[in-house]
Amino acid sequence: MSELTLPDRVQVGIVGAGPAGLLLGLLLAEAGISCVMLERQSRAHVEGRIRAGVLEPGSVDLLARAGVAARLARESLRHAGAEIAFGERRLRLDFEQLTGQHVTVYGQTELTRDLIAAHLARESALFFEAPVEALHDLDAAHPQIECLWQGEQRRVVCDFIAGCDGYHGVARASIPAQARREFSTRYPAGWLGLLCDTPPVANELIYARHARGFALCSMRSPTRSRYYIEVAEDEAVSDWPESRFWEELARRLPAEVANALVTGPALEMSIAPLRSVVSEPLRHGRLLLAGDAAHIVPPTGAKGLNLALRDVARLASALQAFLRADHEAPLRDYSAAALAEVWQAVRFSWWFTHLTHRLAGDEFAARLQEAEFAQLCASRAAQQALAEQYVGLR
Ligand code: RFL
Ligand code: PHB
Repeated sequence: MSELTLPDRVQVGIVGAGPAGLLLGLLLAEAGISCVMLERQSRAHVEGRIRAGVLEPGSVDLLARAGVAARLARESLRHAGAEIAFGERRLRLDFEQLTGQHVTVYGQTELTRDLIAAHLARESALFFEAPVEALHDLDAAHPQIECLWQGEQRRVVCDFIAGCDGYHGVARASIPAQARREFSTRYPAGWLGLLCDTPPVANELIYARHARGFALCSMRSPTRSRYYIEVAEDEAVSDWPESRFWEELARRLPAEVANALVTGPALEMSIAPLRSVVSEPLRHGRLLLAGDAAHIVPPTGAKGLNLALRDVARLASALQAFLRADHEAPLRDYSAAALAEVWQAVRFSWWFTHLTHRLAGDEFAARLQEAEFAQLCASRAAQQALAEQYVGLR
């Protein structure tokens, strides 16, 4: 591979090479738009992060259109339904019957690897260990990205900057306080996840509500499982030796499921906080935000990654319309159109979290959960509404 030279001038400078930045770079390159992707972390770090696992049909279609779905087509798992368990009571949601759609289980780690491989194959301007330190002149025709590359302070002049740098990035923080509003809520809980090479306990995902807290049985492949349990906000991974994790998981699952659990050494354990945050608008001058840089949802609805990909599809076509055809309307509408979808997912993730989590342990809330679950069990219309949102239909 030839040594990469950091460009001084591009049409679109992309901050961050998570799924959002990587896919945006690919779609823009495909449209003949010059870009650079600047990522703070190393390639190994980005490829090693264990995060989401469920893709909506629209996300899979988008990845196929971007030419990065060959391995996904071979290795992913097709899930026609999922289960919700309340103690020993179990409800299977048949997505195919309820919506005509299914979801796809394919780890974000694998997707990220595929996206990076596609960039390496086309020798894209993708720079790892190139932290962006500041953004300049966002209101001018040629905003600039200031970054560190091989120990040197560098600047890249752009027509547009895409902030795809996640929740802790610099892009959102570069928008002056008076030019943006942040809407957020916290949930007094976190998700402790454990990845291990044992067969999944069931063929489909099980979202389990229990008086001791939420649990989720998920997977990455027929031989790799991913389990989560709700833990208190202030708990750390070190509070949870593996044996304690397995014991607690088993207690929260229906007995038949718990008895079928195959435990094994953890490949990874981590805690993700639960929160909902939306920063509005998604555009400031020539800076455009996409993905976690602009919004965070709790993982319960499996929406975070799917929303990031949706933003990127919309942003790529808006930038293409402007830069290739001088057509400004899609770019002008980007923020409002993306936010309408974002708020649907924020609402669904918030609702699904409240249906299934213990949170503060409020008894009134627990009774409401029971009532809601009874309604779901009794009403096909209620199941359909849940299924439509889960598979990402609007
Ligand atoms: P990402 O994946 O956070 O990528 C942002 C990238 O920007 C880089 N970066 C910078 N680069 C250069 N200069 C700087 N100054 C930079 N600052 C940051 C970061 O290193 C990173 O590589 O955001 P993106 O691309 O928008 O993708 C969004 C998804 O990753 C995210 O929505 C989901 O993974 C959320 N999420 C989950 N979603 C689910 O649907 N199911 C899950 O189980 C699930 N688990 C998770 C998660 C997110 C987590 N975070 C953010 C810590 C678990 C965790 C722990
Ligand atoms: C996962 O497998 O990591 C996963 C699955 C479903 C969710 C969240 C996370 O809702």
